[in-house]
Amino acid sequence: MGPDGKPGIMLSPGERFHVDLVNEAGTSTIMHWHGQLPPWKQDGFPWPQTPPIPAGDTHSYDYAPIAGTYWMHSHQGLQEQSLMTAPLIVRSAEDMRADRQEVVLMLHDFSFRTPDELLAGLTKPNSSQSAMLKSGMDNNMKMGSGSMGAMKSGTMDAMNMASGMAMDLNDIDYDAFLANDRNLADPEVVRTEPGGRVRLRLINGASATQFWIDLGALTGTVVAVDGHPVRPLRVTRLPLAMAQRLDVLIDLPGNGSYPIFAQVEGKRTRTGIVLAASGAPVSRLGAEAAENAPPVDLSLERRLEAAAPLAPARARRDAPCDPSPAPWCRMPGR
Ligand SMILES: [Cu+2]
Repeated sequence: MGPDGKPGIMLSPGERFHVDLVNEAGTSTIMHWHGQLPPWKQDGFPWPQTPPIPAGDTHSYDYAPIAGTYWMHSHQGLQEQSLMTAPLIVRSAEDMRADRQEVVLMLHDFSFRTPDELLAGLTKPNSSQSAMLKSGMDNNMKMGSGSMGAMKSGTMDAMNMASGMAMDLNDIDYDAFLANDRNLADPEVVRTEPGGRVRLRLINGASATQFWIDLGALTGTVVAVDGHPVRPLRVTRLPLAMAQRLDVLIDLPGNGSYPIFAQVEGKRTRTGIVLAASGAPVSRLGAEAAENAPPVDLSLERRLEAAAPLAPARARRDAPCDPSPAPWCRMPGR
């Protein structure tokens, strides 16, 4: 929890990531600063790169962070599915000058079953899938198809027909989808400042769910993706893949209340928060959209352009570094 009572870490422009992590989880953990580039011993990638932090121990970090919308999550076992995640926001000097109200929206998928049960459900073939697989194979036999490729596609067709779905989305049947740890039965209502100028920092912290962000009556401008500035794009609906972050500038058009929905791909289920001018009444929001959301696609990615040119991959590959944690780079002189 930060000093404002909100989860996560918020750093000021130029501030170092100088953190003592006290492991009070009661079990060992590893924390990863997703998207940041600290010295590799502080990166929180699992053993053998970095050993886990035993219960009760403190681990210290000190590095110069990259400005933008980032997040932290456990990289130990299945702790991430147990919501061991939080926002990591590094403000830039430009953020301060822009003087926009910052609203962080972190998404999660939640189950009352343990992460181990969820994993077991994914790794054991269930009876209906086995039956479909069998009927697909039988069809291929009858058609006399000898090639493995044809058999595979026949099997897929049979599975798709049997399930009535064109695609395989959402392998886990979650009990709830959370926006800042709440669902639409009792969503977070963010009261906006006069003028309603918001920087919405979207973070998909879900373990196995992709969302469509629906700004409803609002139009936003995407200005950063995964922490890095992009050429501004006007949007009303945005795909948000797992672990992805999007920064969206929104100017509220009036003094009303405006829901920001996150709808699960392939489903009607949604979660969200509400941006509301002070005093504006907030009506109850349905937890289901009128129609299933399409699969998350590359419609946004295709339009993205970095605000500053990216360093060529080759220059990065040739940069001297320690190849033990980063096999893509070269030792000097080699
Ligand atoms: Cu990560």
